[in-house]
Amino acid sequence: MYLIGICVEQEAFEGKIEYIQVMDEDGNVDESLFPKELKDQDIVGMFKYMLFARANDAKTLSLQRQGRAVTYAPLLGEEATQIGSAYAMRKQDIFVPNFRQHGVFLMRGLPMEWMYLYWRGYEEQLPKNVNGEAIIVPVATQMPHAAGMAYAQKYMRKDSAVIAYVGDGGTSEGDFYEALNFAGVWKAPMVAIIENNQWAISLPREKQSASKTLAQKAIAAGIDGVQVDGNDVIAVYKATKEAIEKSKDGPMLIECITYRLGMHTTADDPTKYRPDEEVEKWKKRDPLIRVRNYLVKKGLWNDQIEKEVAEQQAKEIDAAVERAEQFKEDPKSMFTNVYSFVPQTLQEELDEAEKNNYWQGGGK
Ligand SMILES: Cc1ncc(C[n+]2csc(CCOP(=O)(O)OP(=O)(O)O)c2C)c(N)n1
Ligand SMILES: [Mg+2]
Repeated sequence: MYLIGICVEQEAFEGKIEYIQVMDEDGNVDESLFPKELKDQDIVGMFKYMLFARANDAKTLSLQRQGRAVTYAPLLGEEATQIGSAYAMRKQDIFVPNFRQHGVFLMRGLPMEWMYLYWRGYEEQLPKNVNGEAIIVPVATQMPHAAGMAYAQKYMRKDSAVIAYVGDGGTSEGDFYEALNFAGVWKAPMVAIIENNQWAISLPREKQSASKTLAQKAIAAGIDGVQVDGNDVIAVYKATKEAIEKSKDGPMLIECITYRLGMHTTADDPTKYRPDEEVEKWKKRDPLIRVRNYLVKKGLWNDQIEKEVAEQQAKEIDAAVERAEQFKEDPKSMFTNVYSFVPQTLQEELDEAEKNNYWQGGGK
């Protein structure tokens, strides 16, 4: 008897990742890609939020340098990724940040003093209307939570998506893969946004992963992935809006290519590991420049408007800082706000603290 081996060459899989840019570095737009629903006032509105996010960032950095805020992770350079994606969210969508999405918080209407309180060490749950999670520092741990929350939306038949942010560094964590895998299998309405700012503290993107794009990590999880110019607020808006619309049929991964123009956090000095030429190159791609160019060309913006907007925003920021600095925190909230009810073990600790007057420096 003879066995004849037949070897047939077949392609088991082929994948492709698209790249979207709508507005180039000079502010010219590709009309065929421009979202029809966006009116002039939308672009002006987004630009104002980008300016607001930048002004707020500069203020918090300055407060930290004066000893009036704790360690802070600036967003400088990443405004388009944050404002574009937040502008696309609907009220009922839930957002899950890491530790750098201050622009998203602003756009979601978080009272500004809340942010300054956080940077003074007062960690509270967010007001319900913001519809999001508070800042999450352990890298990528927010992703499985987001996938679970997305599944819960589907289970409860709610028309809401969960938009979760993660850094380029975060995409190397097991949590990231597990979340995509779970969301893919259960077709959970999750939109995962990679804010790829090219650095994870001192580790550059090319050492982070041998993967040509981070968006293609979606393919292994059986979900769609797309790469977007993350310094193009219109492209980010468009990709996020489409992903949210499609999320009722399953998750999506969006990689936003942006750049961290500042330091990782106020505890970091990037000049120790990053060439100045690289930063200079990205400064020319500043996400604010191209929107301003676009609006100026359309006669919708000028220096006078910008001056008035900056003055108004500075006033709002200063007032919020003042409210935060005068806020009298209730130390009991560290017990009462951890769970939806106070469990017995925490209640015992709270009773002990009250009995011994720990708030006033009492106790042993
Ligand atoms: C699980 C875990 N490991 C390490 C750290 C320390 N850490 C904080 S931010 C960071 C880098 C994150 O880089 P990336 O995901 O690209 O986000 P980016 O800071 O660039 O926004 C690291 C390693 C942490 N917070 N959590
Ligand atoms: Mg990064």
